[in-house]
Amino acid sequence: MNPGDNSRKRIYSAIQPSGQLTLGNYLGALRNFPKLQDDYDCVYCIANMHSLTVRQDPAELRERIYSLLALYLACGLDPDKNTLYLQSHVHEHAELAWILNCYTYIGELSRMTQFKDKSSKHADNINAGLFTYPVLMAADILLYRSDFVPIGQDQKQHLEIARDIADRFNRLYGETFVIPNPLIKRQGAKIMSLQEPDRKMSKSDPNASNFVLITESPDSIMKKFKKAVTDSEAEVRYDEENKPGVSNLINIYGAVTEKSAIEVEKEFSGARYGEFKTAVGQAVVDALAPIREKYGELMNDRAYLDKVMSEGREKASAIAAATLRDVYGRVGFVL
Ligand code: ATP
Ligand code: LTN
Repeated sequence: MNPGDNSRKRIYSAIQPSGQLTLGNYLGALRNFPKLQDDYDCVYCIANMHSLTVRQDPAELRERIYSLLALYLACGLDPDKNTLYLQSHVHEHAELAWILNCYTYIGELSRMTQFKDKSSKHADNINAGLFTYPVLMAADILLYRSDFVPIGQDQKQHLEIARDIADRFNRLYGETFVIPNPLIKRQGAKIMSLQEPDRKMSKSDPNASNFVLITESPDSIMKKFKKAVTDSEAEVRYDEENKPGVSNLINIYGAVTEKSAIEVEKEFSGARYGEFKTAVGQAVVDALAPIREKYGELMNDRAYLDKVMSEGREKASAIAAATLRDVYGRVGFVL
């Protein structure tokens, strides 16, 4: 079956090239993408326009765009089966975002927790883009008439607003958009920081001990897990509230080895924390090693990455142009 075959349901997701990808991005999002490629029509975007809501160095941003594309491929996404493209290559995103802005209320945008978090983190740069971020994200999803959106837990609220905007538009103008559903895995959907396990692991965290990168060296990954924060008990037991550090490690080990928390507890019953942390580190190293190797090869082949990006642009543009035209017609623009 070809991508674009409309007998299959469509999957859509995006990741921002706002830093190097972490284990959180991998377990919460990326790892789930290749599993879908044989059964769905999948579209994956590099959300570079979203990343501009926080200041980016131009040379670094350009490099990270290639890096994210290489990671998509290194994780097993086949460019012949999926559409992999750069958001700014498809101008319809910005155009639909403008239209949807006119159907989104300031009140609902003010309730977004990501906006509140990022405003406090970047108090010197609370720009309008940061506020309307969810509208651009709604435009991304709705342009492709997406059925399912695989994301981590932190993006659930953004998906809900996308659904509300789509529904509001459909009621006014007739069935235009598909109402998207989130795909959130139970395990791995919220990986926490290794040193501050009450905060999510984030690629833009200034403290590198808090995260593990997908492309980090095995040595450095092991070091970070060995010094991960635990607690004063000596029991590998899942209890998010009282044992956030250990619970996070159980979550990570469970997600990587596809075991439930109960199975992990059993496996390490009676084990010391040191032993447990080494096992978690090793499991992560083993899972990431093949990706790191493939990634290195791909980053040395820019011509190939450019080719994949340009094919993605064509495929994505064809879908997006048709939706935008439909929307323009419905709101009363002369076509
Ligand atoms: P930033 O720190 O720049 O805000 P981020 O690390 O939160 O970035 P995004 O680009 O916003 O990453 O997210 C990409 C995908 O990874 C999303 O689906 C998001 O839900 C998921 N994700 C991000 N952080 C985590 C995490 N700690 N645990 C699980 N999933 C995550
Ligand atoms: N906001 C998302 C990235 C993103 C996205 C999307 C995710 C931009 N557009 C469309 C899913 C669907 C994030 O992960 N921070």
